[in-house]
Amino acid sequence: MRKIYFCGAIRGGRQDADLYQEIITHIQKTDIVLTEHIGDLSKDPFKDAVDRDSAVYTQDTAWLKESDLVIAECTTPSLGVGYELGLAESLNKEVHVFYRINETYLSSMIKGNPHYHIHAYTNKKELFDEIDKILS
Ligand code: 6K6
Repeated sequence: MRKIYFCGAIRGGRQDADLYQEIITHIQKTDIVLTEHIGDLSKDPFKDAVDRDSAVYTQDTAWLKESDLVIAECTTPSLGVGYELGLAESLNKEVHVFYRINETYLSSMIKGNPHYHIHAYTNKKELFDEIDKILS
């Protein structure tokens, strides 16, 4: 089974957390999602625990290194996701970036980077059909 690193905003904003959970559950039908906590609304991401930040960074960068594929939902802008995308490029990982074209202007540093596969979508059917194509 492939190991998928899914990225979505945490401190950047949790308005799409339910959608992240749906994406994770969908991917888990066929593949392993290393970052299955991204859709977990029960955790408080704003706790100011330095130890926890350090553990998150160490774990997530290790998972990113061992992943086979990166999928990011970027409608909600996030510094952490931007960092992960840059790191994924430097590790030469295949990266797929999704965003809702009617709701955000994706950063030029992501949209303009030929390393990334950019997928604009307007509804969930388009989103999940495209994810299925990537995973098929
Ligand atoms: C988990 C769920 C809610 O809060 C947590 C604890 N915090 C984090 N746990 C795991 N990964 C994290 C956490 N905070 C940031 N990340 C990583 O950075 C994830 O892989 C996300 O893709 C990305 C989000 O960055 P911010 O800047 O929006 O927080």
